[in-house]
Amino acid sequence: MRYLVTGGAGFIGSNTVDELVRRGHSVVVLDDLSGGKEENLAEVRNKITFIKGTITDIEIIRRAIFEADYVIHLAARTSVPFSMKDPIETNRINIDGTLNVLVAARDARVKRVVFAASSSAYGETPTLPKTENMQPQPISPYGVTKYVGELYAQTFGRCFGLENVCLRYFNIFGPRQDPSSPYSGVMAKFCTAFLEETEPVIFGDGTQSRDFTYVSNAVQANLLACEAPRASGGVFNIGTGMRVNLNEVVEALGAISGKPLKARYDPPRDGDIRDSQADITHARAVLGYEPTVGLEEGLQRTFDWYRATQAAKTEAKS
Ligand code: UD2
Repeated sequence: MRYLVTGGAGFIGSNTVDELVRRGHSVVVLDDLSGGKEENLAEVRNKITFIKGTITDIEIIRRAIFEADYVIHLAARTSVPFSMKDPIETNRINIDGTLNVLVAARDARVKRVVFAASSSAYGETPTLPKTENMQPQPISPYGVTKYVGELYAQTFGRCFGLENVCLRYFNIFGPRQDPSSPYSGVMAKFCTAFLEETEPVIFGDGTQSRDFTYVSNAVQANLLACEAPRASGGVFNIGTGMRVNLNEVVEALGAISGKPLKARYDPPRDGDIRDSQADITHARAVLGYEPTVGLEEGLQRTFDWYRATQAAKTEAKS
């Protein structure tokens, strides 16, 4: 099968591409390298087609999608705080870009589009865990853009018969998540803080909780979503079904690294959800999704990866 992975040089994208290549599929990556890095594709570079380009340019998507069976659409500006600072740019990439991908996919008559949606769509709906039949109430522009992406994907199914599956990822973490931007995910930030023995910074009191989900589970979901019968038009939570708070994460990393560190507490971040936890019953039933790597093992693997990467960089410099 031939797959187009938008955002395929990014964190979740490159992990997905690795697995597709491992399974012998043909892969085209479209990525503008704004968040992704070519080095994320180093191991598969000579087995895939890489096109540098943005999803805001429909002509480049049309080139990349040529003869694709499936599209896994991950390219996005993925940050709640960035969207608070620049909602227009977030809208341009996440909504206009997604619409371009859908139009190109419709015209190319692909078998299905899998869209990376987000748990941020739920916003402050009070009930935990979150089920897909709750009315989304996003509290950040980012959450709005991800929810609109779902609506567009589903509407393309109804209007044009384009098969689509939306996966609401719950705080995916793991190797290759970029720690270097002020908008980076908290796990990447905390892991590097522990490696560098600097203070991990917590926004708020650290009791906010997340369903932190190791990346291999998201990769599994992406692949299942392409082919699962009766999944088209569906929205699925992709998480672990558990949740932990940030204070507990800091404690766990202290144990893993052998260096217990005290966090610094800064004011809470605007647009943040307090608690998040997935009900994954629907994904289990329809996609056959089952998380295989839990938080503890995921954290260990992730910390080991940052440590090995840092050691390799230090060695390369000397
Ligand atoms: C949201 C979505 C997630 C995904 C992601 C994309 C929710 C519940 N989750 O993640 O599914 O779409 O966006 O990027 O909406 N924090 C610190 N210190 C730091 C960095 C963050 O305390 O150095 C806090 C932050 O204030 C928040 C928590 O950690 O309370 C998680 O933040 P994040 O940016 O890793 O992810 P989040 O929940 O915005």
